[in-house]
Amino acid sequence: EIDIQTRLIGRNLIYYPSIDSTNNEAKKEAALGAPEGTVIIADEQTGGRGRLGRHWVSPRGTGIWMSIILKPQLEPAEAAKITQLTAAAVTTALRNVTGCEAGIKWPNDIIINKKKVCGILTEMSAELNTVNHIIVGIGINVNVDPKEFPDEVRAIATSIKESVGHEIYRKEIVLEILQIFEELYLDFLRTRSMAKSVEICKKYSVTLGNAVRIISKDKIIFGEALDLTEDGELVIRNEAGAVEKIISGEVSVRGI
Ligand code: BT5
Repeated sequence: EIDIQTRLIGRNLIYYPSIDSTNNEAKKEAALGAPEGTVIIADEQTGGRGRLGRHWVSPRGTGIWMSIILKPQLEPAEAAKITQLTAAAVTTALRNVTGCEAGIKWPNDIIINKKKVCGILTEMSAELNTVNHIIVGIGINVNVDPKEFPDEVRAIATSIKESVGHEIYRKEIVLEILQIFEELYLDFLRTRSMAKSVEICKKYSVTLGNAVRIISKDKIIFGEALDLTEDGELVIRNEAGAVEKIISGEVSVRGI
């Protein structure tokens, strides 16, 4: 039971004790005409997904596994903005509610003490150069015990509980995320500018100022992360000394 205070995001909220993936369910709901702002939330996922078909560990009772259905008038190429907006909302909410030092590893990881506490998976359906809907998947390890992670994930993952030393009520975090997400999203729709979200992304970035390795489909670029553009793309100086813009891709920050 969640006492929703927002007017768009989460007004229609569907809860499952267990489901394969909230993103899969959101996709089905969107196809059936679910209204913008619909949130699918599950206590456990049996087939949680990361990017590129990777598995997302989603144990029962201890995490926030949720997806938000959006229907913005956007060009498909702009969908990455929603990932940045989400990172800004989740990081702010985690800091507000728990006092943790969450940071954003561009483009879609939220980390604490160099380990991943949250991943964001933005998926869209589009036709004729317009977006039909965007599904934003958010996975947060709130009270997850590190023992619940398989070894290879435990090496790189953490939970809020592990970092602040005690359990946090998941509902409080969900409400704060929905609230801040709504503010940033409505501001974005009204102004068509990502300024507010990008300001937050810059403030909490753990990527900027660091040496980065960007692995895209066909190449690896080494460089230094310099800045975010006004749309939330990463600006780097590459090894040859040239400044270039990275729209998305796999980024590993050296030393993190
Ligand atoms: C992501 O992918 O970080 C996006 C994760 C999105 C999960 C949410 S949960 C609700 C919604 N429904 C879904 O089915 N998905 C979304 P990526 O950047 O590809 O990172 C995946 C990698 O993170 C894996 O290969 C593991 O190494 C690691 N990983 C898996 N589970 C993790 C966890 N619970 N915490 C931290 N790292 C994890």
